[in-house]
Amino acid sequence: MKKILVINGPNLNLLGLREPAIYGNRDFKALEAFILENGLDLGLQIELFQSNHEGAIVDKIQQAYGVFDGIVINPAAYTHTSVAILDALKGVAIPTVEVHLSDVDSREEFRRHSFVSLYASKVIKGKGFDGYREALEYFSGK
Ligand code: CA2
Repeated sequence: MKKILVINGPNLNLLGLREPAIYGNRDFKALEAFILENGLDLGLQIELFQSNHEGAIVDKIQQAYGVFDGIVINPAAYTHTSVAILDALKGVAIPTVEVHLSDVDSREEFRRHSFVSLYASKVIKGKGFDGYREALEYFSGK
């Protein structure tokens, strides 16, 4: 069974509290339940990790080396700023899919650039929770 690490970055734990027009009205607990349900359905073993701290995300990616077959990451605001997360992903060389709930290309200009996209095998934007399902399907081959 493939082991997939799903990483959610800063402020995604606030999901459902504000900005429903952009991120929907379901909360972070519902997102985590959605990911686990879909992982089970696709025959994947899932570990969830959320952090508001760049270094903690870097540490988690480093610890994934030799343990996980794939990473699904929504780096949130670090998408647009973090060379450290990009370097960690390159360092461990684990196949990675980048997910964004919103369509980052149709928002502010600064959201159009992603450091993580320079490494990710696939980038999914603007599909809400379903984007995480699509990312998991990439690893399940379904
Ligand atoms: O669309 C996405 O998934 C993002 O990665 C979400 C990030 C944003 O910085 C990226 O540009 C795009 C923000 C996540 C914070 O979400 C909140 C939700 C409700 C209330 C406050 C923050």
